[in-house]
Amino acid sequence: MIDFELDPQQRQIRDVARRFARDEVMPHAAAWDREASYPAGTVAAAADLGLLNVGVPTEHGGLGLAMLDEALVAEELAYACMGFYTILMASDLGVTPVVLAGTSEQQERFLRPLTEGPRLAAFALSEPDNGSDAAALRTRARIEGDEIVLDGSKMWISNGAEAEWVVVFATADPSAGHRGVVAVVVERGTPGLRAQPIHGKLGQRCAPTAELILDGVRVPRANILGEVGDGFGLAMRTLDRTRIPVAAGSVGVARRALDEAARYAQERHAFGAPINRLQAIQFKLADMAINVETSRWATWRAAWLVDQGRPDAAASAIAKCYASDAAFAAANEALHVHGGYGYVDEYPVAKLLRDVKLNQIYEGTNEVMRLVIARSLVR
Ligand code: COS
Repeated sequence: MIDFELDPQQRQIRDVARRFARDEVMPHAAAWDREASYPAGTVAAAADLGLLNVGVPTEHGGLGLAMLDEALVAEELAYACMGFYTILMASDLGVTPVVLAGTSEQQERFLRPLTEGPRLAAFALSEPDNGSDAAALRTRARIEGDEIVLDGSKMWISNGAEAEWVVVFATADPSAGHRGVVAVVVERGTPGLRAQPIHGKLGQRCAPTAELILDGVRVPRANILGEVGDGFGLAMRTLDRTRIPVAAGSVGVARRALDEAARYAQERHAFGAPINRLQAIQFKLADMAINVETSRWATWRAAWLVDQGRPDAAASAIAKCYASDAAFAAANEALHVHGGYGYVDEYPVAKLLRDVKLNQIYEGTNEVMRLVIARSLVR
């Protein structure tokens, strides 16, 4: 049976997120963007409401939200500010490999503290010279007795400086390609770990991003997730899930773009009537509505597959690629509907465009998404 209705619990989750987004995020988003300031107080308020680290299982103190629930939260928060939602989303990106591959002792040790305050996790796969070809990472991992020693650097790490701990992917054997990769949890304050904040981002400016430098970082072997050699597959399985919140966030941005364009097209007059009387404008609104609707269904289907225990790399990639391209197009059209006013920060549409550009890039570029989809077709 196919059901297109949300159940009462899902509606409640969506409504909580919607209210929080409207009251606590939307009024401040423009200032956070202008000042590139990290909204610590609002992250704490989100944590109080249970909107942070939503993927932590109930047995370790979290809400253990289903992926569809997470998608509902994502759409609402991103409607208000994609950058703010990225802070929360990137923490769940760090949480996911621990949920997928951590022992129950590791889960209790790393996940429980995240539920006891406004604490963030992070995920470190990309490197300064290596992004899409994730198996070619260069950060080295050497096993020495009961410890693992890490050397290298990681790039574009969301929450990198703020996170309590970060899942670092490194190679124990570069000649083994993806079979040499290991995933290790590195806690903040570990000697040799340094975070270098990255400034000057085009959009999502309230979401902190850092380069992580690992210089002889020693962590116990007990911090390895799974076995040495499991890391690459774990990264892929993680991203198969976490690309869905990126897709859902994109739906939120597209919906906001449509609402802003529709509002302005009603207010603005030309040729003796509101511009929404012009077919040229109406067709733009119609295209945005198509984008919102189709992206949401692709996203919810990918989420539903995860919740059925059947995560599907191609379905997630279709959702992430399609929704982020559609949201970029919607934001672009919304800006155009605003004419010159769209090009300045008096209206929120320029920020939508700047913010959502990143959705086409992070958690795998949309070119990598097309690669993943194509491979599922020609396997
Ligand atoms: N789930 C589980 N395992 C997977 C997998 C998936 N979705 N995708 C690949 N694997 C496994 C394969 O089965 C293979 O294992 P075996 O050799 O044991 O069979 C191994 O991983 C290597 O797979 P493949 O040969 O397809 O890997 P490639 O090096 O060709 O890379 C891409 C595949 C390009 C898809 C991968 O590198 C990728 O996703 N890159 C983008 C990384 C990214 O998203 N970065 C953003 C960082 S987070 S902001």
